[in-house]
Amino acid sequence: MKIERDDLLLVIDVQNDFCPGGALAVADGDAVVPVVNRLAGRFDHVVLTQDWHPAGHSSFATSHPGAAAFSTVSMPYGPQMLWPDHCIQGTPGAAFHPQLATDRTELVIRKGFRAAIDSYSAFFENDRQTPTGLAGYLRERGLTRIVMAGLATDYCVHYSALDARRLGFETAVVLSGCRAIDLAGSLASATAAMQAAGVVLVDDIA
Ligand code: VGL
Ligand code: ZN
Repeated sequence: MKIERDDLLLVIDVQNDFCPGGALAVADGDAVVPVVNRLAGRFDHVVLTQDWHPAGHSSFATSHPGAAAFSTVSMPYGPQMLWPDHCIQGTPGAAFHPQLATDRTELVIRKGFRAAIDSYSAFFENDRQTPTGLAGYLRERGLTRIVMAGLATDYCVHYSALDARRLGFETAVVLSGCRAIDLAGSLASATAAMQAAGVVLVDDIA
């Protein structure tokens, strides 16, 4: 694909807690940083998302006595995977990776800041209906095509890509700029769901 002037690079959750040594480390997560930096230099529009939870967030296993991390509980909005405490507002783990080039970023969308609901997608919280405001921003700016990279392929990238398609945006995911958590086949099912939704999966952009 060729990058056009009105294309957006949407960089998902390239934060310390998702990188090696972090609280919810994704294997090789920091390997996305040089790829994202190279891409960011080629887009006229770059938006970042930042997972941004209050302490005691309802997606943390520690908020559910007796429940283990990586188990699933039922929440009013549907099933919710429980995670180790991560990306707590203002902590070093919630900060962007120190090598991530952020100077050309025009907007940072923080998500997951409401204690009672998690938010994987850059567009909607996990009820799939409470908007973050990103779609309105993109529409008002006339940006209709989105290229995504970041962490993690099978959670926040996956849900962001599905919602982008549902909202009518042309959507591509650059796989060399993503890494997965991959729990119980989640990468394979996320890949299939993205393809079925019309998300274009590319290895890199030449
Ligand atoms: C993410 C799990 C919990 C992600 C965020 O960025 O993919 N995954 N919070
Ligand atoms: Zn989170």
